[in-house]
Amino acid sequence: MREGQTAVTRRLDYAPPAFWIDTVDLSIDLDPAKTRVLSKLTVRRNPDVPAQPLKLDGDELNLARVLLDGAGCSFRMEGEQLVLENLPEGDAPFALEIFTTCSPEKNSKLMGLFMSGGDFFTQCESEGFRRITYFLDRPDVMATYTVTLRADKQRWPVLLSNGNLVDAGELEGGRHYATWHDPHKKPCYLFAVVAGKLVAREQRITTRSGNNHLLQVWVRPGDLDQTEHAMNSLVHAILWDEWRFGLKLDLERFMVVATSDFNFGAMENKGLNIFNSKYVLAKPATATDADFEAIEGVIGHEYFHNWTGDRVTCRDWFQLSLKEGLTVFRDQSFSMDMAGTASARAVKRIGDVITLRTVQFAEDAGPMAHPVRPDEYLEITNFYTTTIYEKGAEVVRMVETLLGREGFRRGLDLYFQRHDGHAVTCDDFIQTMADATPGSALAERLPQFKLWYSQAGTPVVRAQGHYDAAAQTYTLQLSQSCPPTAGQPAKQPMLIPLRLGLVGLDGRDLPLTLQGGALLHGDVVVLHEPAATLVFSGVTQEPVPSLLRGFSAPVKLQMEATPEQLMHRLAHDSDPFNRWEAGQQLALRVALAQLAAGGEVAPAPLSDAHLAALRAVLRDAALDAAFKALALGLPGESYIADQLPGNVDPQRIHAVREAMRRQLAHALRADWQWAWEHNHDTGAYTPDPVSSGRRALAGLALAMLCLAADGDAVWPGKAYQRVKDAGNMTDRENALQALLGCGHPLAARALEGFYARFSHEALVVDKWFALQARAPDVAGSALPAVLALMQHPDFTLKNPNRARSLLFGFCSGNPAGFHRLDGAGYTFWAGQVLALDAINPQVAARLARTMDAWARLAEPWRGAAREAIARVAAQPKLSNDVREVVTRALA
Ligand code: 0A1
Ligand code: ZN
Repeated sequence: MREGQTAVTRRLDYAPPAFWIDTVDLSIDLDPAKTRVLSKLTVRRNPDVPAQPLKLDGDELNLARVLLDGAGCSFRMEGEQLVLENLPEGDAPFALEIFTTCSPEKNSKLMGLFMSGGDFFTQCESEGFRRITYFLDRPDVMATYTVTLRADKQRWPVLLSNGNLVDAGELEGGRHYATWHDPHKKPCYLFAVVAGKLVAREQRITTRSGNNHLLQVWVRPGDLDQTEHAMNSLVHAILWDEWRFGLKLDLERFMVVATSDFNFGAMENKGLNIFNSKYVLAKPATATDADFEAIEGVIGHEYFHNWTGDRVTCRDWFQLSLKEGLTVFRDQSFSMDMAGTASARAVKRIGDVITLRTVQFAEDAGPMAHPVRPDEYLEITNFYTTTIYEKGAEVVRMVETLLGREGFRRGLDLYFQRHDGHAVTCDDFIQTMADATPGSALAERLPQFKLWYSQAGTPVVRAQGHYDAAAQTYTLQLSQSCPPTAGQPAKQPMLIPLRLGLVGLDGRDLPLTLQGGALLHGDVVVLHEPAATLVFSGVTQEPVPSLLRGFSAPVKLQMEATPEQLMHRLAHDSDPFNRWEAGQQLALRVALAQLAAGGEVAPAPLSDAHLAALRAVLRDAALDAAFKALALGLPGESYIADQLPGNVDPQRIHAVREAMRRQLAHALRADWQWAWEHNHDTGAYTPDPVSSGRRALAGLALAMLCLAADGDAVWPGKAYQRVKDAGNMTDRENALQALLGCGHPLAARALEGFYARFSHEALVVDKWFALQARAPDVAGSALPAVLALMQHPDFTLKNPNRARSLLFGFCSGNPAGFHRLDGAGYTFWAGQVLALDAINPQVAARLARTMDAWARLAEPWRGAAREAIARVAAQPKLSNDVREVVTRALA
């Protein structure tokens, strides 16, 4: 057991391994209660490191035997490590045979070898391989693997591992075997095994370079009809990576497998990607547009890891963003290219930025703030964060902005030339990008750019503009700062690419002429000083500045703007991202003013001009429905809370936002009706951006019309009918949400019917739990409803998707229900964190993080939250995962 160990791992303590392992030959006899693993290793000393004992990592293993070059040998245990001292001297390789057993059916942590629905799966990233056999479980030890699997043939007819199938056959006693060989050297975290009653959708493809590959998507027999979209996404990803980056599939066979028990989204094991079924299975009747989109993104993400992660991997886990930031950047670029039109691309970008700003910015301002390349951890799985992933992707995007598309491609080409087959660092990556582009804005200021990897916290850029009509100049004063974070009290100025434009009276961009300097790519200013003054000349009229277009850097922009200027940009900004952002700023200002005002919450805080501006967007024939749905959406409650200096009153924020929502529903009732009429029928379902955008807008319109019903049964009745007869899950779920959102009595019946229809579809039952977890807290009803749902026969803490749908749905998706005045929401949270910790510490630690922002709450919430966190922290038998989160929270 690793519980109770509290050793911090530090980046600067990295030392190369004392031994290399060149080949791994595994024989695995699969059995739920007792799986036997024989591991034959070829090991040699690392000549660059002084001689020392071989210390192999293990976790919850039973050790039976160790042989050195075929003979018994002495060994000892140091905690969970197997230590061998009397090893041959010199550099010559020696053979180790280690025989262990483990118990997959008892493995509720879902790390190492575990069972799901009676089938076997593995999860080895980051440190799961040590739960299968003793090993140097670190990513810089790369070996060639041969794996023989043995199992009962009837129960587990399909036996899969990485690479190529080289042998298979029958064994005595109804068992069978399969031997796989992976020709590519890999770290053990990319090892995988799957054994089960599975079937595959198969497709052969010939790529543009003429290579032929077999693609397989493996699922349970009844799920084959839900694999078409995943397969199409995989084909698109393969073709795209070759087209965009010249990166080819290097395997004859590429497999994707779905499991319904999985801690994360999916895993990029070499040639054998294992997925949470949520990111594979989709058919129109059960999956929403968001699900289809997420599947394309995650299939792409795991596939792209084949180069950025598997071929070039991380030297140590502090370098995690090397593979994750780059791969998220690649999957985001892929999804944008697949979306097609400029408007659909912008919609994708807006969605990504919403995630970044609501989740990552909050992380960067909270107790778990860490740099993109962290300096220390207690439990590495706590660092699979939005900072590593999404902020890491923004850092790569800034590199692309600085280098341009061609320069970026040149950089990546050199990266693979230099580092293919190696385990490297974030420094190696960024150095290569600079080396490939001498004279570029990155190469010129590389040390400063690297601060993005080492400094935590979200930089703030302040901007002030001044128009001089006589001189026809527009002066922009920029300054930057970055708030202190734990262990980093003072920050240095960063290199910030700011894409910008000046919007003229007629809504068109004015020409940009920067005095005494040039703009990168015509519209990017590279801010590197603490403060800078830019003067644009030849400006013939007072412009409305549009800064940080496309969200060109992960910063908070603070700039004074009048409502009229924001409305002008909402109506005209040529940059769709900033057009949307202008609307968000308008709404945010109203919310913040209401929060600052105190007293009763105003029932109608939006001005007529504001409403008219939103109406104009909604009615604009030139805009796509998807964009309209985003532009008419209000900023979320937690995002509003993040804008406050502290003393956050979650109930008041909810009340203010609700008032805005209700006003928007009533004031635009006729417009919502018009939007509904023009968008609610999208015909035969396809998940393309145009029809999914229309469904999103129709869904918003329906929710608004239900909200504005005021006792009239027409719209709730329509929503109820739609829950019953919608042709696809997106429309059905939106209708159910509309009914729940307006608190209509028909919602209960609709929920019942929904469950009766889909009770056999696990992923839909997850939605059913999540929808209820997020339902409005009418008179304190949310928590009792969640407690009742926990008694439902379909609820279990053991399945991560199910636990997430109800517990995360409530603790982070239902602020008004969760932040109760009596603190009962927090007591519930503490109980569930502890209950989950005994089953699955990774999922428990994620739930623990839903209280990250507790210190910014006002009383009485703050005190109650602290007490609940302290109660968790006081438990003696906590996992490292949860311990790290709660101790940081209380620090
Ligand atoms: N590398 C995977 C994420 C992942 C990480 C840890 C896991 O188990 C603890 C599973 C998956 C990815 O980025 O997709
Ligand atoms: Zn990844």
